[in-house]
Amino acid sequence: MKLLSLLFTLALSLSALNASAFEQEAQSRATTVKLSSEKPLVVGNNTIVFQIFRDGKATSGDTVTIKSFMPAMPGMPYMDFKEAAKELGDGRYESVVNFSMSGTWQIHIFITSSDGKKYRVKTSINL
Ligand SMILES: [Cu+2]
Repeated sequence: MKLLSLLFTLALSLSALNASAFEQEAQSRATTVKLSSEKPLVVGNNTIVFQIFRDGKATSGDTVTIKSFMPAMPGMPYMDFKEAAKELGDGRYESVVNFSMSGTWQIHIFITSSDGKKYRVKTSINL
């Protein structure tokens, strides 16, 4: 019986490991964006899902572009990366985000709704 409960605990913790390795939430007025990645974020390319809610409802038909950038620092020029996201459904939009070095990256999420309204949500990621 002890072994069975041990196996059960193990199965539970394994399913917890299946959850996103990275999760973060950003908000601007009535727009909320839930960022997530199955894998831990790394220097290089990352596949990040941006789930977008407007007034609490998952959006559809948005055009989404993700800009990541790092201001210039002594001995290091300004760096940025911009990529369109592809819609997956249920308000989820997936994009590759490239971080060319470790440090703090500013993230701007540019959203245009199907009726042409523009929204921008900002956050930052520490790598
Ligand atoms: Cu830098």
